Amino acid sequence: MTATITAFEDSPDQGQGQARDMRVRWALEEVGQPYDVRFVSFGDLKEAAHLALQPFGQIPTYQAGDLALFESGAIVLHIAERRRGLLPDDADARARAVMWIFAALNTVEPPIIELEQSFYAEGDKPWHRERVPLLQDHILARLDNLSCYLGGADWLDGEFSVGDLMMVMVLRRLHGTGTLENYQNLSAYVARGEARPAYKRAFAAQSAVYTSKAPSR
Ligand code: GTB
Repeated sequence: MTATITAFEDSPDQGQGQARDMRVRWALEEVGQPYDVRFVSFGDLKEAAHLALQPFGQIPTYQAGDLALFESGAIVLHIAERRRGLLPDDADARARAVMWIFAALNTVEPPIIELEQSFYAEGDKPWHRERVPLLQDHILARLDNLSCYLGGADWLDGEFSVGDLMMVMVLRRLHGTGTLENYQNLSAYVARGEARPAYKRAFAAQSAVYTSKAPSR
């Protein structure tokens, strides 16, 4: 059966790959799983029908048959487990791929989100300007470590995996901040992810919503 995911009907970035349905779309494209998209407004997110699917009133969600999931990490992992293409066969390598999903979501993404949100939540506070460099340092500390670990490798653990998919998506959040440009290997790593045919199909589908206002598939 065809899976249905949710996405913003009007994303703030107008389909430039920042909303988290992009992670799910990319995973689905990597494994060749067809999907439909149900578009929701910000109002819809807080309605009882959506809260029953996603208790925090957010996108993305994933529904296939009787299964309903939320949290982009859980959805992407589920997709990777069901079809070949995103997880290695070797059990230890699979465990490491899953570890990199958690590293992306639990270790690298939080300081990036904290800085982003500080502008909305605290931007008018007199102390915000002093706090920004501190928050930027937290991001740089993570990127320094990640850059050292990646070194000259193409991917984090041999072949491209779901761990790379999630890490690339998290690092993409830094586009436009000038931060990633300080790390030649991380910039190249993100570009390598974005060059994958499955990424390009997912990105085109997300941005097509805004260029043609047509359903994504
Ligand atoms: N932990 C959850 C997951 O990974 O699934 C977080 C989901 C989440 O943050 N969803 C956001 C949402 O629904 C959309 S992706 N927010 C509405 C709300 O909380 O009320 C975050 C996002 C959206 C758009 C941009 N952009 O346009 O630049 C960037 C990030």
